[in-house]
Amino acid sequence: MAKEKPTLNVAFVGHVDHGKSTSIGRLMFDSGRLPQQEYEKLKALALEKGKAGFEFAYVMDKFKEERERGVTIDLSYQKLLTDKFEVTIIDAPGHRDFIKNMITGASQADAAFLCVAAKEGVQPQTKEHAWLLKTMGVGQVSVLVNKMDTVDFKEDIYKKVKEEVSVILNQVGFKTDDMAFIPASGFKGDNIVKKSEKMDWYKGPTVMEQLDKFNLPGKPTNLPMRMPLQDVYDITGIGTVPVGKIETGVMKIGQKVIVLPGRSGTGIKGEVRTIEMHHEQLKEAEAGDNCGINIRGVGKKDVARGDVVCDASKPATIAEEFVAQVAVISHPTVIAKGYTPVFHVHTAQVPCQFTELIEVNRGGETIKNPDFLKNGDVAKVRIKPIGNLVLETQADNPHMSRFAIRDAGSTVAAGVCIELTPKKI
Ligand SMILES: Nc1nc2c(ncn2[C@@H]2O[C@H](COP(=O)(O)OP(=O)(O)OP(=O)(O)O)[C@@H](O)[C@H]2O)c(=O)[nH]1
Ligand SMILES: [Mg+2]
Repeated sequence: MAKEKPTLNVAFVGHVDHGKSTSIGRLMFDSGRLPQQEYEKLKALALEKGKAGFEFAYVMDKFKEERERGVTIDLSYQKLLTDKFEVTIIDAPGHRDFIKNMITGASQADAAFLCVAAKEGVQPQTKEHAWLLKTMGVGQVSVLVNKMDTVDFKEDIYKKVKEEVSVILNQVGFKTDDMAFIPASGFKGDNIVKKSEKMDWYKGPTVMEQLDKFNLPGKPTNLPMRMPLQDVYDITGIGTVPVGKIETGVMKIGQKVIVLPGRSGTGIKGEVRTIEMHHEQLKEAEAGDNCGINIRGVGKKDVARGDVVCDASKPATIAEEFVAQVAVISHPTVIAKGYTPVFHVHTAQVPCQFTELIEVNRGGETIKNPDFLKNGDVAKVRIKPIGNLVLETQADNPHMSRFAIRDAGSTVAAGVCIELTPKKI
């Protein structure tokens, strides 16, 4: 049996109508995943619904409302085999009313294509989605300069759009020097799977080729060891066994650790005595491993779910306060200063207060010190934990910087810590 290829999750994001679904439909068709007969059926259906030209988008947009309105509402997925990967393509909606679905899509992605129509260039959701990709930790991005047929495949227009999008991506924190900007026409099929004959000035990869240029997300073993605890057991013959998934770094027997914040709030020091995974004793375990451990010096009453086992020589921080980028997904009204919902960070749940609304990006415009935040806003805010919260900045350790904000049983917002004032312990 052929060896299975590793899975890579790739999202298509960008402003409404810029051609995400169409480009994916074309990708499926030109790579042979969508049979001619199916395509003919979709074309007839699109015509019948008065939506001629949406036949490729219909590959992804399957709901009645999506097909009648010609917009993507919910996420949809397609599998595609490339030379290196089994790719799961995630089609995200561009319309701002469905931003919640886009955020979910981004949270599942290892890489993304930011789709920008050549004629329109950067639009509000181009900016917002760039922010969200960064916030949700999607490290690898490529830009699809789509609808090149509407600008006669002109290189100068491509260059202008490339420049414009680069500015946005740089602002958000992406490096664009080595980024692929692919001039394409999803509708006509240029540079999706087949190299375009109308843009011989372009020497870079097609969308299909770019898929194989993305990297599988590596295990973050080079970062300091962090193991957020899911639970703590008392096992006869062994003693206290905290369990959890190692998020970053490598844990070794004999390693000096500190469990933060611990019930004392100031950390409990110890030394790793045993590491067990799938009933097997190990000498070391690394990022991605789920294990149970025993720590000399740490008893059942000392630690609990939400605490983090850290390398004692490079401990994490407990936040006195922090600045975060948050995307407001779904709040019944608006968020104002003083709002104190529960933050879910790794395995911890800690109430935190919004103490300052620093700025908001609304419809592509930046507003300083807004009075409130509403759904669809991407904002920079200052937060004060009510209690001890182990948190790190995105720059120090992205895996320990992300959080979801929940209130009354639903996810209100998602975000990432970008600056932090540590608590003195
Ligand atoms: N001329 C031309 N039209 C295109 C191209 N790509 C998409 N379109 C058209 O643009 C319209 C919107 O395409 P979609 O694929 O639905 O756009 P989308 O980005 O998925 O839109 P949402 O999911 O609603 O955000 C349709 O009429 C497509 O036929 C292209 O490369 N050239
Ligand atoms: Mg779509």
